[in-house]
Amino acid sequence: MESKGVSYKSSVWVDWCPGCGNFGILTAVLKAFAELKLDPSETVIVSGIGCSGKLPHFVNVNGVHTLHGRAIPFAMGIKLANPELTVVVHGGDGDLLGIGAGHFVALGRRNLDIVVALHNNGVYGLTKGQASPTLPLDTKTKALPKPNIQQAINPIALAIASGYTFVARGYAFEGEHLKNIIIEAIKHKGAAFIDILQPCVTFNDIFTSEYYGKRVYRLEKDQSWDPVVRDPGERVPKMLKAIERSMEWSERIPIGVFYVDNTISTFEERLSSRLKVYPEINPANSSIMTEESKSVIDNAKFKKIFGDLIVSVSKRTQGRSPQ
Ligand SMILES: Cc1ncc(C[n+]2csc(CCOP(=O)(O)OP(=O)(O)O)c2C)c(N)n1
Ligand code: SF4
Ligand SMILES: [Mg+2]
Repeated sequence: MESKGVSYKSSVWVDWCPGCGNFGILTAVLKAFAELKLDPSETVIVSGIGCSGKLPHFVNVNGVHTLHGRAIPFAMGIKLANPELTVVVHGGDGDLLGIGAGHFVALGRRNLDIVVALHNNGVYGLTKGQASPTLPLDTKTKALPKPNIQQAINPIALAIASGYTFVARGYAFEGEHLKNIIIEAIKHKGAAFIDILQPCVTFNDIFTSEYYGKRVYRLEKDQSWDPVVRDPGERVPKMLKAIERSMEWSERIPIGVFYVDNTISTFEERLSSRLKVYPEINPANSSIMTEESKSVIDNAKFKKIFGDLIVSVSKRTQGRSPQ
């Protein structure tokens, strides 16, 4: 997991429960970044709050551990401010499809060039196992006093309906396959979504590695499976096929690429056609100096407003993860 002397693994202690599927996801991310030889200073991982949200701490690239449900708007701001960056969001099913569901849909509509990786464990892991939006109706995992009273969201169908132009599913313990999907998602130009089946060994006693191990199969093994839209006329039939396949969730569960559409413009292209200067003059490469070479930021004023706050926040959060 090194590339040209770059070690992508940080030295931060990984404190997930032993056996958690998040370890498989982390390994696949590290391998994908190494294979792509990503420049750590040009790469950003953005997360929300949850066990999944800890991932940026473990990877030696820029990382932002944001608020529950708000990873996507942070990521969109980062990408728009500096379109040169590779931006990857990691979030839980509660994070991205519960509180953050509106942002999830908005990113699809915009088709901004960001990857969203969903750690799909069917529970709110960090807060001790409540039902998440991907837990099916009437399912009773161990921390629930009664079976789930709500229906589950189908993340693949939602992503396709929202406008994501790369939609895939991986499994945390099929590492090589997941690594390849992450690489394809990063290379794709536009909003990319990966639904990652992630066993939570502590709170989900139904969707375990034994459960998935018997059921997952690879879409690409079917030689007739072709998820790529090459002409706008193929869009609707391929969308329908992908959504139909995403409904398969019983004795067989498909993993692999469900849908890729290379015929739709990205948000960056749409913005650039309205604002011709955007590729050259965006916030990241605009000067923060006045014409007299003075900083546009009044440092004394900045410290007066934010100084105390910055110190007290960093003291308060020392040594613990935000909840
Ligand atoms: C606005 C807000 N609401 C609720 C919480 C409490 N909270 C922290 S993590 C979490 C859910 C975590 O579940 P999920 O997003 O599925 O991530 P996982 O831990 O399973 O990876 C909740 C409800 C919070 N931090 N902020
Ligand atoms: S609670 Fe579940 S998701 Fe969280 S670290 Fe433990 S096994 Fe993983
Ligand atoms: Mg979860």
